Amino acid sequence: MTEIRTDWARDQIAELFNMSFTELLFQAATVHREYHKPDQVQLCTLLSIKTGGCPEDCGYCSQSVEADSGVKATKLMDVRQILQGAAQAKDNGSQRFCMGAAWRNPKDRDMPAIVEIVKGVRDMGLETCMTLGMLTPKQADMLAEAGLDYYNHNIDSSPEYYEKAISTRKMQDRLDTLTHVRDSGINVCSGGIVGMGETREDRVGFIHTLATLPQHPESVPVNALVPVKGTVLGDMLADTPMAKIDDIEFVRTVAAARITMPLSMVRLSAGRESMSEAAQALCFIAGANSIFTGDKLLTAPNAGDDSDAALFEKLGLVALQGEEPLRACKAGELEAAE
Ligand code: SAM
Ligand code: DTB
Ligand code: SF4
Repeated sequence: MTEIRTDWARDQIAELFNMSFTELLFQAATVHREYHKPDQVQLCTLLSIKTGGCPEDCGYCSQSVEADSGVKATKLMDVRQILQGAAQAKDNGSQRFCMGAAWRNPKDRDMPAIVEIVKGVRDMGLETCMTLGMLTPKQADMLAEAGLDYYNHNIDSSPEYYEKAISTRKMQDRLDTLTHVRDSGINVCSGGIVGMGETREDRVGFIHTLATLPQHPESVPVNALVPVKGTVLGDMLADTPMAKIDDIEFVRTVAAARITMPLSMVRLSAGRESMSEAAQALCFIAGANSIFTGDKLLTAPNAGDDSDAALFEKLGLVALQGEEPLRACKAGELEAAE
């Protein structure tokens, strides 16, 4: 079994990116098979439970108050409406229900409603994931106590590029929240965005930051920037079409995530809607084994269940049922060479 390491040097990750594409894919596919069934893909569904009006200035996001994207700000959704969305996701075969709020951080007065939502979705037999911005240790503990399975908090890019995309917080703030989540016992979901105009060196730094966390995130979403008109990065990309991420470079990033974090679920996340079937197939070969299903991400469109069903049929992929390898491993059901 490939060793699980958190001592990756940046140069070693750069070497992965620099390999011939065929060799990189072979290595990634080999690691993938050691810990995962390569025909099984996890299905997750997103719901924006509080949209827009966010005080942060993330240059990619339609929900920032700084963006002129036309996204309307809403209040936190009613728990019954959220449970309806969860029921629909479950009917459509989703394993995990991921709820996102456009907050810099939840206020303590929001927590009772959030706890009620976590409990309600969990009682329906779905895995729960929330992404609510920065958390205090106490808030993380409250979510853990409510039974939250995963918390999503992306590091988004390299430490160097982070400052160019966001000015209202620091990468260290993100890392601190990840520590609070980990310490509370909630599983960590953390990844980022490729195609924001960053360099390959930034993509190396992005993977390096994740792969050298004290413990790898259980889930690693790799998003391709959805260029939204009225956002800083969406508009920049519209003006410089060459800046759009090359599919092969995107696949290389997925492969580097798979090789450096063998046990993690690597999610082919936002941006799938504008990817060809062939590019998505390459991502699955490179070790992606999770997707967001349904017609909508948080505010942007997603590929949709019909086109996903057709793609799965064509590629012979099936929905993952049951426990992820990392969690099975923790439970002592799978031996890993840690
Ligand atoms: N406000 C919380 C936060 O920032 O953690 C939660 C919601 S935020 C929308 C969740 C993640 O969505 C971001 O960290 C970013 O990685 C991703 N995201 C946002 N806008 C995106 C876009 N236009 N394209 C791709 N990914 C995007
Ligand atoms: C993640 O890494 N990607 C999801 C989820 N975590 C919260 C969000 C993608 C958002 C795409 C843009 C939008 O829908 O506004
Ligand atoms: Fe706010 Fe999250 Fe969007 Fe940043 S990514 S503007 S924190 S909702």
